[in-house]
Amino acid sequence: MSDTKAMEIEVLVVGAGFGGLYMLHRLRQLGIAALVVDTSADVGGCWYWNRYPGARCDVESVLYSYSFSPEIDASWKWSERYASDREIQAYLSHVADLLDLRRDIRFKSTVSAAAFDETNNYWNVEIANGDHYRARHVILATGPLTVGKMPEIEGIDQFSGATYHTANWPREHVDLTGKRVGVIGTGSSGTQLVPVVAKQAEHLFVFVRTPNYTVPARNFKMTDEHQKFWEMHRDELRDLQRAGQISGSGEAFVWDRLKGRQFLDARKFTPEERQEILEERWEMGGATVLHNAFARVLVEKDVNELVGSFVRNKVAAKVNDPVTAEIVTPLGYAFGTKRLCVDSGYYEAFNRPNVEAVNCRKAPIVRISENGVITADGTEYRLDVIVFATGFDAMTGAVTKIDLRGKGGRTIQEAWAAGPDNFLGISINGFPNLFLIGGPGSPSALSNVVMANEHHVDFLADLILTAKAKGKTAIEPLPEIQRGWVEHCAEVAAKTMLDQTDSWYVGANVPGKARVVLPYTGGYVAYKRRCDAVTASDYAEFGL
Ligand code: NA7
Repeated sequence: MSDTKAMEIEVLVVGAGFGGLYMLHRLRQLGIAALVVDTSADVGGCWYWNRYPGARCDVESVLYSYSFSPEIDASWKWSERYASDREIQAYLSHVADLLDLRRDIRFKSTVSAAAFDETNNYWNVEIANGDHYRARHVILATGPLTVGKMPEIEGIDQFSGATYHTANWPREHVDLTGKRVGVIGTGSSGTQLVPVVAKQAEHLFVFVRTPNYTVPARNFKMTDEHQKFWEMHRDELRDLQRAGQISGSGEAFVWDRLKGRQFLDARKFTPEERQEILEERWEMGGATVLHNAFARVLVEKDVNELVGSFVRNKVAAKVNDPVTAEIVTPLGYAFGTKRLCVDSGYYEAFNRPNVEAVNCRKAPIVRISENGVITADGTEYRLDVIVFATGFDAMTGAVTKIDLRGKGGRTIQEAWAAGPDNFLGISINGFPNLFLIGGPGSPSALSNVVMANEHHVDFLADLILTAKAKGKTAIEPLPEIQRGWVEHCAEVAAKTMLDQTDSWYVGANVPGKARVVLPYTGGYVAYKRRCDAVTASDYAEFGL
């Protein structure tokens, strides 16, 4: 660390997205001095960067929003059922103004290193621009899906055309008109981008390796009637959300039709009735509406296959060309074990004459040349532009990319070599006063992330306040408590089918990453109950 004098702050929050902004607000309310740093030039977190054509949240806007402030609710109206990237960023910008947060945010400030000073129980934090901070606590509100992942393809740097990654799309307009565009990746980002780019490009090649299960969003513009519906049911729906009964992907606006009919026991219905149930949900649109139709969909093979085959039949009906339909039909892995996508016209895009699906299961991409993409059968796809929709180093990438050193100079890479051990997805033994918002081992993307963030923030604010009141300057989970939590996470995950499929849920998309089911699979309700017990014990688990 250089000699520049460090700025002292009680809490340094990293990240100006949903988690970081609320953390700053909450700490201020408690009279705790806090500062936020962020790489970007404005608030938004992942929504500052994910600006690719078609980018949209897969959770309904009204439920992908803060619930802690009636003032925010009263001053904001969503324009669509599913908000676009731009609208979510505008929302967070509005929140930052309303709560006067910007004066305590330092933009263009990337944390490069942080080391724990054991003598004084402080973190010395280094910012890439040369700034230094000395903070009692560091809170990583760095988001589960923020570090884009490029694929390991030979010759990737040799391509002479333009390349873009969906997770880091340029802020200036990208004109794809008249271009031959290749899209690699068909997860949420790829399936959202394809129908939009299909309308711009002269020719679009979609390189499909593992087709995803995807359901229609059935997005719509919010009318006054929708707004009235939301205002009337807001409290009830948010209570249900907190109680873990809905997560919001597509449920708010169809809740009246779903009431009491979620997680049905598939065995109690005839095949015709089951088909009817799934058809009705398919028409409503949204991931969880379908996901939550039948109980134990991620646990019982038969139930899973029931829903999986339903989606596959839909694909066959939507895509005109049978060869193309086969390429884009998900097969060989269980429904929902890769995150379900929510699309607007993805399958229909393949019926356009300028869109071509390339079967990378049959002939994988082997190389990128100066001219384009080369597959194992020797075909060279000549391109002007390559879009990498190849995902993220999810849930841990934003933490491990910092040179993070805890007690005894132990690095985070050493601590997490066998998997991201921690307690509640919030705190890591050996790294006192360092906290995560929505870290691995928390429900994260398997719950409503905004609601989960609010929960983590409230929990952390209370933990920090309690430690302060008790005069305790170092907080970390006891080793046996952490061990117990990690074992519990593994135990509940083993009951699901998630580990049987390669996905970012298990870190399989990043070579060398320990294979662990990253989000907590025991459900938001059980997770929250455990957190409440920790609070009730006055944080005995943290040795307070
Ligand atoms: P995902 O869901 O991780 O998808 C990445 C896609 O990229 C997936 O289809 C991969 O295929 C594909 N991929 C990666 N490398 C290659 C190569 N070399 N060749 C062909 N295809 C490749 O990322 P997203 O950004 O779409 O979504 C992530 C989350 O963000 C999403 O779940 C939402 O929660 C929001 P594979 O499956 O590995 O065969």
